[in-house]
Amino acid sequence: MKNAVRIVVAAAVVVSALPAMAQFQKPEDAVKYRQASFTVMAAHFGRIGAMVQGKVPFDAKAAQDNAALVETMSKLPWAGFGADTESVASKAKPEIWKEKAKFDQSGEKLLVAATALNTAAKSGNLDTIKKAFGDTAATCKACHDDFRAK
Ligand code: ASC
Repeated sequence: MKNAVRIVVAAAVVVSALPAMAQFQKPEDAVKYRQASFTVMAAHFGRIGAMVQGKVPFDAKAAQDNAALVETMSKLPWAGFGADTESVASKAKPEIWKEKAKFDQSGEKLLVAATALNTAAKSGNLDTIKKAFGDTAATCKACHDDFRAK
């Protein structure tokens, strides 16, 4: 049963990664896609946060599962920031498209941090996870400060 669940999850991850490589039907779909990606990423990041902050007991397996998902999700939103989405109403600031190289770098920093968080989670050490969680949260915040309207 456990293996069956793993196969279904693995298949879901593969399938969910595909739209990132495809064109979107319309700009609004791309905006929904990137917002949904951030929402799912934040949910799994938040579950690690709750452990790091001592709000729920530390569960090494849960930390690993959530960190793996954060790493996967961190790769997805960027495909939804095409030039044709700039005029769609959202919290995305015009600077995203005016300073595209800087924005891309911010996304890359998240990817690096999320990968390190996933590695840290595999250590099973809460202090190691805490540090990597803090580094990841800092990349979220820096990008929000520069590129997301309040
Ligand atoms: C989270 C979350 C974010 C970041 C950010 C870090 O848990 O949902 O957007 O951390 O608040 O400053």
